[in-house]
Amino acid sequence: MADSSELSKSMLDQLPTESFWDIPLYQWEGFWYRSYHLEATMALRSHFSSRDDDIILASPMKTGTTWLKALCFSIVNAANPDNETLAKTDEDHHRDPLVENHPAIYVQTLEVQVYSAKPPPDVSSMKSPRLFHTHLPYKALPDSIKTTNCKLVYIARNPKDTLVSMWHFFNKLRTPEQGPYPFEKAFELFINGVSHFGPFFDHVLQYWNQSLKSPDKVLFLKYEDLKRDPIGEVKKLALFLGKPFGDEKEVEDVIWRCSLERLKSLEVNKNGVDPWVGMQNSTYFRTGIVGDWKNMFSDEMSERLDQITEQKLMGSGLHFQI
Ligand code: PAP
Repeated sequence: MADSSELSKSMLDQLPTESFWDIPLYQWEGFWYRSYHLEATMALRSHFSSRDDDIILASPMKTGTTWLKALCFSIVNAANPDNETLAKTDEDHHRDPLVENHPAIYVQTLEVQVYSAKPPPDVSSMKSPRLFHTHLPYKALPDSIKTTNCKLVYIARNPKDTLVSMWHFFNKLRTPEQGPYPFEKAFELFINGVSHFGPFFDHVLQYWNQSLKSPDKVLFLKYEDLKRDPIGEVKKLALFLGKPFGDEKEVEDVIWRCSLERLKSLEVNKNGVDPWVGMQNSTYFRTGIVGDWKNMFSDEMSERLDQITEQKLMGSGLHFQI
């Protein structure tokens, strides 16, 4: 398909399609998309021009996007001495921008929020460093993201918890009459690679390989590592972004500001809705438990996905804590 900001109906009709949660997904260059995400992807590829000092966050869905957005936004702003809007203590936490808005307002997803606008927005006037996020597979990124010195931070998560998180999220879009989508069906779709921006393993491996090839450009993080060692991982992240922390207290502040417990308890995330599709902010904050999959998977499912994971990641050097 040609790079074009216009995705015509006839172009869409030529793409393979699958039903995911009763939602039509279209396969373009090996990955699955909603039609409007694909349309925005075309606009992004035609119009976005990356700068050397851009920071682009990337993730499949439900692997820690919101956490990474909050962390990077806080790191970049905390390291700016001119910025007085960030809280230093619990008492003045109302001055932290995360209190006012969901992290997705500050770090917008290129093919979901930014380039879904028509006409495409002019982001060239945004102050550096610009922070964006994308769910796109590495292959589908605009060339300028690959060729400039901008930094890419990717977050992955073990496939079992990713699927369970996805299942809870998409069930929120269903009516009480529809009830939850059968988990067995969701499992079959996922292991066959069918999910928004999937196949999951291809997505993860493209960025993993890129991070091995260009470690100064692509930082590969894992949700489980961030949970296990937040101080070590957040310090590593800040260093990669060129914003190392001054002292231990600063790291702890950022970790606290971005913690699930705190974000979940903020008024804006309890009762706010996103301005794009009207989704409740609360749907982005659930349990964040590593191993929550055990509540949904049968032994047989678990074994099947273990085998697939082993096969897909074989020889890559990538492992997930499950
Ligand atoms: P997205 O890709 O659609 O933006 P994303 O933020 O990756 O979604 O996924 C939400 C998951 O991250 C939820 O996981 P769970 O369903 O297993 O609970 C959510 O709880 C978790 N999450 C959101 N914010 C945080 C955070 N600050 N710290 C840890 N986990 C978080």
